Amino acid sequence: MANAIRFLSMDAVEKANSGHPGLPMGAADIATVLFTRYLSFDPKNPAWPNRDRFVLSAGHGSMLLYSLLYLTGYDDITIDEIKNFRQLGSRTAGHPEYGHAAGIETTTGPLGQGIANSVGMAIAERKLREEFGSELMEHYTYVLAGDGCLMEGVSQEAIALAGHLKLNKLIVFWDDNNISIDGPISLADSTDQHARFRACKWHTIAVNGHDPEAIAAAIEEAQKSDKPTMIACKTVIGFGAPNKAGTHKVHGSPLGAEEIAATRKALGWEAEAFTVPSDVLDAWRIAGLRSAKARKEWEERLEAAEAEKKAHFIRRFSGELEGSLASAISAYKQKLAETKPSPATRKASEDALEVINGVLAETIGGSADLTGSNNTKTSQTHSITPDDFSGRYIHYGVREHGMAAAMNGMALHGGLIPYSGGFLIFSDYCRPSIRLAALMGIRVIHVLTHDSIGLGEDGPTHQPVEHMAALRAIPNLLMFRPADATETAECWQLALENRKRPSGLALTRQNLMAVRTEYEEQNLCARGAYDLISASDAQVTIFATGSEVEIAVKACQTLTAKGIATRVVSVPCFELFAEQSEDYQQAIIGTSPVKIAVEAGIRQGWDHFIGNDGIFIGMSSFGASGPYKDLYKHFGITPEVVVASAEAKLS
Ligand SMILES: Cc1ncc(C[n+]2csc(CCOP(=O)(O)OP(=O)(O)O)c2C)c(N)n1
Repeated sequence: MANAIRFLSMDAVEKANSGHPGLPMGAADIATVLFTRYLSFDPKNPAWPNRDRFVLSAGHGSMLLYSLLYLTGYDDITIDEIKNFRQLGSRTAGHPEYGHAAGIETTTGPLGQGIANSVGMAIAERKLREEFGSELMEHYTYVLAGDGCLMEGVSQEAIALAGHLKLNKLIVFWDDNNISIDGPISLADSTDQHARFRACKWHTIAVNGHDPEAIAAAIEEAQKSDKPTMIACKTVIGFGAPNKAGTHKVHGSPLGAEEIAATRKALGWEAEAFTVPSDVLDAWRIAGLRSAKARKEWEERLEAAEAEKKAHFIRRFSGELEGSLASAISAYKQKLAETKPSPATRKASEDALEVINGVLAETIGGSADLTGSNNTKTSQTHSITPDDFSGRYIHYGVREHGMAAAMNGMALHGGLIPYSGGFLIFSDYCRPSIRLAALMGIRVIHVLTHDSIGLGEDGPTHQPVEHMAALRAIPNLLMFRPADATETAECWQLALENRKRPSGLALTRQNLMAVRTEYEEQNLCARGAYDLISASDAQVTIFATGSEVEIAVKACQTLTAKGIATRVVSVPCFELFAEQSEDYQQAIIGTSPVKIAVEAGIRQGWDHFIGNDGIFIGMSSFGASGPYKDLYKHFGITPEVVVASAEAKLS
């Protein structure tokens, strides 16, 4: 049965003339034991919430996963898909892509991401087991990781968090084949992986990765552990290829017709390319039916559950929001219109979250050790501890990348909406995971505070300058920069309502005046940009985001007092604005002879609003350390500068 994986992988890579046969050939025995004897899954009901998760962290070995999905009978992966490996429009992309086919639990390829996602999946399982009981939620998360995954830094953050939280249903197979692209691992690494995992409070086991009984015994031992387990499986990369096995030559190149023929001989495999002997295929298909009964019994338990609990569980896994969220946010906005508070938007975010977390039980917050600064903890979100998952708040530690990757895993698992806390500057540390969230189209929400020179004294190491532009460059990511408490509530609502994309909220450390002083039932931020202060025949239009909207409003007041008709456009979200009708966009951009954008970041991206000849008032260098009001003056981001620039252009 393992040879079926080997030959499908060899043949597909050969036909595509690209790909990675070495890992599927080497790890075939591990996967065969797992999928035919332990993994609880149902190819005919691939989204069954209580299935075990299998994550191929070493995504370059994608043919291992595609072979397994074909062999066990997933409808999405036919033999034609295997033949079309790596071709445009096929489900069998070069690396596994979430959403291309059922059974692909996450997108992997950037090494280390899969193992870090799996920590989030295991957190989600543990949390939902606490919430709904083990009759509805209790499963394992299995991962296959290679040397590359374990060398990537994000794996350390993930492993440390998993060990700390005692995620004992997380089981990682390390494909210990001693080879990566450049050659033997000894070229670059001398880590004692057992000692490393044990230091992080994992259980570790070492087995021969080609001995099915040893692998089975290790899985059973791991299942009983009260810690997460790493099973080091000693394997031969490209197992079976007489001349290339055990070398980096099989890592990422087709074997070639001659070596494939020699492998057929060596492994006694007579079937033609892309053909699995019927007895072998039958055995695989039977393995694919193994858990149908468990799935059916689970459905019966769900059916028998108390009506409210059942409905809640179903809603949570559907990703739909509680219907009462919109009215709760409306009521909150009404209150804001009456009281007109002027908090920092990080504090406004906390207040909005207090409303949201009161309505939605599925939000799970956290911070990378900046809870008090990010304002992400509300009265409903008690801390999760290794022994108590009744809370809704994760202390991720100083691990931004691991946090973002774990959040992806939680969102992929289903049943939860994760939101983080971190500084906008350190979005750089999460960027690979944020990018993958955008690529996968999943709902994770990043609270990114201290969003400009407005944070003041911490200085240029902490002051984002290019970050809004850099994050806006990621397709399918919504970046919000709200201007006051009302916009913050609206942006939170939009982040939650957008089920198929991640969001970031850039929030201030410093207090901001209320710029939205009248209650509007409509979510004005939903259009990405809107007229905050209108003027007919405006001579000047000022576009601004976040903390700089206040500056725009003050400049507008001065210009208007001087008889210069001026509009202010608040631009909380570039991406949503770009999705509006051409007419709306044209109307908002308008025809004022003077267009000015104010944002305490770089100009990149703003020419769409102001044109090449527009005036940009923002940053073109790194920031500096000092009280924030001094910094705004120093860098010339003030109402006075806006007014002077407008007048100079008009004269
Ligand atoms: C973050 C990241 N860096 C680099 C690569 C390119 N890459 C793909 S596979 C690989 C080597 C992986 O070695 P290993 O995990 O031992 O896999 P094996 O050689 O056993 O297939 C590298 C560097 C990648 N996919 N992701």
